[in-house]
Amino acid sequence: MTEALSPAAPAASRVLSGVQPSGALHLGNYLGALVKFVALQDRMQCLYCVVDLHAITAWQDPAALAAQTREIAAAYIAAGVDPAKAIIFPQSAVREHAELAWIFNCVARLGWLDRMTQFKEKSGQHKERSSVGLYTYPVLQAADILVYKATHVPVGEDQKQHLELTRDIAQKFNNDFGAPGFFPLTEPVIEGPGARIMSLRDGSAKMSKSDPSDNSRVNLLDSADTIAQKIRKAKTDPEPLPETLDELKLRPEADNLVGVYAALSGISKAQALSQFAGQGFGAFKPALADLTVARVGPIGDEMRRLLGDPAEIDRVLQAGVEKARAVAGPVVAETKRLVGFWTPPTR
Ligand code: AQP
Repeated sequence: MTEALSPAAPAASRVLSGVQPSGALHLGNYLGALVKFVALQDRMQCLYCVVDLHAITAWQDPAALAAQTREIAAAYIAAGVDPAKAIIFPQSAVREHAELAWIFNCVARLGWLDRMTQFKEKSGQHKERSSVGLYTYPVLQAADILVYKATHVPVGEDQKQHLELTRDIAQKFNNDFGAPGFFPLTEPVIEGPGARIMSLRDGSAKMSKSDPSDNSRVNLLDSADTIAQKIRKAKTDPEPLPETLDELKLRPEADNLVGVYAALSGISKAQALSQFAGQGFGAFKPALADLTVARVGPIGDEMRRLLGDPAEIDRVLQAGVEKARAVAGPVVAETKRLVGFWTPPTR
């Protein structure tokens, strides 16, 4: 329960994660992140932020950003995150994230950031025109996590390298400032067939908000008809589904669709294959479309209902800000003391 959440609470059980308000949420975000958010909220203290500071590393329309932030919060709740159990808040409203990120900018090494593959992918051919924020994004992510001394971070596989960097920063800070164990070495929670959902148009590209083709992804706000149509049109090959995972691995689009089926059903890919081996996509795709509509459709409906009452979403976010700051404030104060910053005399 959130009432038990305090800086003194056992760090062995704290979860932090977030999603950027940078576009429409899709099935990859749902299976890679949101499903795990819901599963963890009954077992651990959970903080789920809408990472708007990360979103502005690429241009966001100021007139749309606050609405997009509410939309992500609505997606969390519609997917099953319970604001009475987990803390939901916008990242920029808890200024301790940015404050700790600056200190971590001075701990992280340039060589570490130079190795980050996501920056290379997102900056593409135009590195010199990317924002500095996009480059230091993983340092802010480390601050998001460690400002709560979070020990577990549910994310998709694309975030694995950033979480390794978070551990490196925690370890270097603890060593540099003679504070063993001050920041925990956070564990990623990545496992499962939903950890890397690929584009419906290209089995070698990640399903992504920024893909220019809307047919590459199922959006949580898509209608049932649109979802079914996108699954029907998904790129496949002419062969029936194979018997073994080794054969499936050689067929990226088929592998991806079986992975989606498995993740939505809560079974392994091997179990999904045992249901469909030998059958063609003419049989498999309708089953996948029905399942996707059954799981995603109600989330979209609930999001639309929640977005009809923005004041209620704002109440959830405001309550979340207060609870999150109550944890982050003392952690940043102690961090500043360890660094040697001047602090006001206590009376
Ligand atoms: N395709 C995916 N499969 C599984 N998990 C995914 N995630 C994203 N794409 C997939 C996970 O969703 C969470 C939130 O992601 P994000 O919005 O913060 O950033 P992102 O990873 O950059 O997401 P997108 O959709 O791919 O956005 P763009 O197009 O802007 O890059 C994270 O846990 C992420 O792992």
